[in-house]
Amino acid sequence: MNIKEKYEMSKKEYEKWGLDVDKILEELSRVKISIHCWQGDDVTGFEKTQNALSGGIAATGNYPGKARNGEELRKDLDKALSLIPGKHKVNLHAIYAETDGEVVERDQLKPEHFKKWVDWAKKNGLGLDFNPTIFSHPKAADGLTLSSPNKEIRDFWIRHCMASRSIGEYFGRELGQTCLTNIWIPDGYKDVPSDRMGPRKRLKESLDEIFSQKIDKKYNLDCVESKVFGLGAEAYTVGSSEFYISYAARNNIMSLMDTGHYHPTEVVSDKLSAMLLFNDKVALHVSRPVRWDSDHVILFDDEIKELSKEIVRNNALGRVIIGLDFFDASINRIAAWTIGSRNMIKSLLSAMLTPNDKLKELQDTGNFTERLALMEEFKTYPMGDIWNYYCEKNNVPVAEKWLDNVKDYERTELSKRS
Ligand code: RNT
Ligand code: ZN
Repeated sequence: MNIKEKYEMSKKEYEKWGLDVDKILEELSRVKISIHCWQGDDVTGFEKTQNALSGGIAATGNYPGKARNGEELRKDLDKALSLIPGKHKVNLHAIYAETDGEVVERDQLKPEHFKKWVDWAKKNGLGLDFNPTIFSHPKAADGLTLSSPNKEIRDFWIRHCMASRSIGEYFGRELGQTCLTNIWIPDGYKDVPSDRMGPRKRLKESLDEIFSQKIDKKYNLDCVESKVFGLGAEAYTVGSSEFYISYAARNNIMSLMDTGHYHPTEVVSDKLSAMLLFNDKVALHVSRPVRWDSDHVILFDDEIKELSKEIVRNNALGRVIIGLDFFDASINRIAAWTIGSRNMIKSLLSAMLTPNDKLKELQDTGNFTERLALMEEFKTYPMGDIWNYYCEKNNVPVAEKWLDNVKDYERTELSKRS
């Protein structure tokens, strides 16, 4: 049997449950994932001063062949995108500006420094998202940025965030797809603070100033990303969950939840429904924490499946903005992008191939036996045949065949980089 025949056979299993599989694949192909550029170079960026990665995050490993400039990074992204079904967005950080060898301070960045990215995105029909880079910089060296007691430091980062929002607006206008600009800061303390309110108050004031700059929401939407702790900020994080959820709600901007930014037994899949009841839109960084916010490549594991179920069964594909955030420097970086992105899409498909209405009804009628029984049986339904057909239909390699492309690329391109 070929892929199509297997699809036709397996789709009947789902149709028995009233699921229209052809329609589901159409719907899936409209979902855009925001694929983070920083997996391609371990969050290094192109700044001439080459500041080491800081902010309590870390990319470990030294797999050869990482991208060293815009041309290489875009080439690598082209390769990865050719292995991921669907049309997506690419998520940039300010450190990926291209300044023609000139040193441009982050508070002086302009849309023109991202022209090459925009031209590339246009050519490939991609959207772009953006992030100010508020780490890996001398002005973030003491671990405090927008909440710093030093006004000069705060002002520098405020200007950087404003510049970033203008760049986001430029992306949105040029590409006809709204850009999401996400603010994440590393601010916190290694040890027990003697003042928790002060830094949070300063962060609030800095954000107020940043968002006083009016930007057209048609082109750029803003979000703020919370965190529980980072390396070197173990005792206290200024931008905590409560802080940002409250700030975002009050100021009509979006909250971003990173799946690695909570205590180990907390899961974002359980948070989403609550957020969706009170917010028009919610943003995600899908990542995989292993013992800490380690940003491992995401797997097709239980939590990602649960997360996708919560998006799909609440009809929230249009309201949850899905971004990826992992960076593993110990494996081939194109493979890392491909595995993680395919898993994200695969988990959405798995959620769509679930009789969610039936399962809800079983819960409401107190039939927990049948709810459990069906949820377990569905785990071994023939989703692989549907997924393979989806890949074939979208002109990307089926099953593990993408690995050959990555190996070829490693031979012809990555191995030539010193
Ligand atoms: C850090 C945050 C943040 C970064 C990226 C590079 O813990 O998750 O989103 O990973 O901006
Ligand atoms: Zn994140």
